[in-house]
This record gives sequence, structure tokens and C-alpha cells, in this order.
Amino acid sequence: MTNDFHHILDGDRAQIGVGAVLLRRRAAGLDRDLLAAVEAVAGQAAFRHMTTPGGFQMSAAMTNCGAWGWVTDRAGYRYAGEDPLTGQPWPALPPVIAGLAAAAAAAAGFPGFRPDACLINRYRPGDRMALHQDRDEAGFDHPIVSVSLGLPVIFQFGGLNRTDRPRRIVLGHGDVVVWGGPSRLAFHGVLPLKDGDHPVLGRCRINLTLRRAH
Ligand code: MD3
Ligand code: FE
Repeated sequence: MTNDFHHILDGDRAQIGVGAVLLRRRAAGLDRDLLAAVEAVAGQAAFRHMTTPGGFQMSAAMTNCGAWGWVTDRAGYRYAGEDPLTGQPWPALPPVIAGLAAAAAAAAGFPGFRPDACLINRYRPGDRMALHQDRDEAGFDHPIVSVSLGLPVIFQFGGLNRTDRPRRIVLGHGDVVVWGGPSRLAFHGVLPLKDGDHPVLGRCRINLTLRRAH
């Protein structure tokens, strides 16, 4: 694979890696519905800055919806069925989010995707996410669907080894990416969010990642 792997599939789909399909602005028309769903989730399970196993605070604030939520604390990274802040189950996956994820996965060649976990990351200017792999799920056969809303960010898309030089892709408002096949275990991260004022989200970026955790 070359380092500028980026094939246009049709008007609004681009293959950005093996098994990775970018659906540019796919969620833009749903932005207000998605935001209302996120606000409803956050009313039950508040955004919080979780602690890494090493004792650092995550830069992005996070919450979850769906049967399983990704959490981190001094004990490690894992999926939990309850919000550790309240002891309550995570809010149900809103149908607008579940429907978007299933339709996007199908459009990318992964029919029948039924996510059971949705991590919601909220970035303010300066917030970032270091290069990592997503490997806390029980298996890696299902794709991950990511939905970006609000301010654009420079996303780093690496390879299967931490030392593979990552490519940079801007992820902006409404962009949906399906990460399946070998891309499912690629290293990835985001650079510090540049300040700006988005017409719908203000000085903020929200990212949803939909996964099959169990
Ligand atoms: C490529 N989130 O929550 S979204 C994460 O912008 C995470 O909040 C970033 O990485 C964010 O774990 C990146 C794009 C993304 C998400 C998951 C992936 C790319 C991925 C999993 C495998 C490969
Ligand atoms: Fe990730």
C-alpha cells in the first residue's frame, strides 16, 4: 500500500485504506438530531475526564451510550455495563445514532453492523488524542464507525505498527468513516484541536465511535 492511498469510489465515498471508507459529510444533514441525542445522553451520563492507567487525565471529555461503555481508570481500560459515576446502566443507544452507523457500515461494504457501544468524545481547543490502537473489544471482526461533528481536526491514520508513519486526514463536520478489515487495528490519533467557532457546535468537536464491544 502506498502512503497516499486515497481512491474515490463515487461522489461521496473515498477509500482511504484497506477496509477504511470515508463518507464525506454523510451525517451533516442529521447534525441537529445527533446533537440533541448527545445532549440527552449527557443529561443522564455526564461528560467527564477519565484517568488513564498511568494516572494522567484524558484530554477529551467522554461519555457513552449503548449496552457497553468504554472506561479507563487506574485499574485499566475496559468496557463497563454501568456508568461508574452513577452506578446506572449507560443510556440506550439513540435510534438516530444506531441507524446512521448501520447505514454507513452497509455503504462501506459491512452489512448487518449492530453496534453495542458508542463512545462520545468531546474536544475543546487544544484537546488531542495520542496515537493508539482500539483493542479493548472482545473481537476485531466488526468495523468501527466514527462520526465527526463541529470543528475540523487533523486525524492521524497510521499502520499496524506504532512506528509506521501516519498519514494526515482532516475530519470535519458530518464526516463518517468506517474502519474495517485490516484498518480496524491501525494506529490512529488526533492532533490538538485548533480554535474556531463552528456554526452549530461553537468552539467544540464531538466524535462518536460506534463499536461491537461484545
Ligand atoms: C481507526 N477517537 O475514541 S475517530 C477513539 O477523533 C478515537 O475522537 C478519535 O480514536 C476521535 O478511540 C478518532 C476515528 C477513528 C476511530 C476509531 C478507529 C479511527 C479509527 C479505530 C481503528 C482505526
Ligand atoms: Fe481510537
